[in-house]
Amino acid sequence: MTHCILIGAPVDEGQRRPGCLMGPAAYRTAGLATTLAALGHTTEDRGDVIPAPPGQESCANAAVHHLPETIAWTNAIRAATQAAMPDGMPIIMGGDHSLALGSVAGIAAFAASQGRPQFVIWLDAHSDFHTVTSTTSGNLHGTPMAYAHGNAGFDPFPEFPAPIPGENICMFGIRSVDPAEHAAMQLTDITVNDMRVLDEQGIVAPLRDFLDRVKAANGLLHVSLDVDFLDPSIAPAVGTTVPGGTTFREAHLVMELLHESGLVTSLDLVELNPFLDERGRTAKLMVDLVGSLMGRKVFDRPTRSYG
Ligand code: EXY
Ligand code: MN
Ligand code: MN
Ligand code: MN
Repeated sequence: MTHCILIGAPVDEGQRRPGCLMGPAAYRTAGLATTLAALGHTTEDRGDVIPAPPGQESCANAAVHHLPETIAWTNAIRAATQAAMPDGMPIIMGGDHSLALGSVAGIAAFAASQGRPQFVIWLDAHSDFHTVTSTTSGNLHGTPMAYAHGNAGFDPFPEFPAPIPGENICMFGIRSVDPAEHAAMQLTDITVNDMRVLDEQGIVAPLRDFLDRVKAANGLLHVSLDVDFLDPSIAPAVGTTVPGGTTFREAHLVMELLHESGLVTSLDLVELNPFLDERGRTAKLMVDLVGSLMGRKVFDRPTRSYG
């Protein structure tokens, strides 16, 4: 049983498609808390930690031009996430992926306070490895992994606490990387399981290899799940769809294996744009995937020990 702490982060600033600010409400409407309770977990909804942006105008301009608000919200999300870690498992309901500028900073600060290494699995079509200076779109949702890795080029954001080394970062589902991101990632030890790797090796081997490393290091594991990790045919409600994403079963298998590892300590649900959804279909799929992450299974099976 896990005490799940739901935190709303209606961040719309990191991209330009109005709608992500409705994400937390969509997860609540899709029954995230009920799904968790049905699996025997306790839930605590701490509300939305930041004010919803002032409406559509907030997305009209690139986020880089709204840094004062964005930094204030990043700090609020970081504080809320860090404060939740000793109490249970924070589940940050976004909001676009720029919320991870705060959530990953919060968990990294907590891990450092515990003297334990922080690991991250980034489930995304995108590497999100731009910096404030390298981004060409100006959309900060394309930057959180570079910030978490401790890259320079994020002034005037606060220094990232305890940068996460590349060997502690594993990306899954990658299929859209800009040249500047590619060049920067070549200099790191990040494990990038792009879709070609998943095509050739499947999900299990690459994922178990990473989970073995997390276990061996006695690490904390953060899962950052971007809606566009999934194929657009099953998850249309995201502003940055990329064809060739994971199938329904591939996504559930990732969640089931993560559950069986017993290593997951925090979760981001990002980029859901209910304005682009079809009768809540994508929101319900994301909640369904959280159910698999939190232990729903058809048959009990002996779980594999890790590390
Ligand atoms: N790499 C492109 C950019 O930086 O604008 C697209 C980023 C999309 C990021 C989404 C959250 O994953
Ligand atoms: Mn704005
Ligand atoms: Mn992303
Ligand atoms: Mn993405």
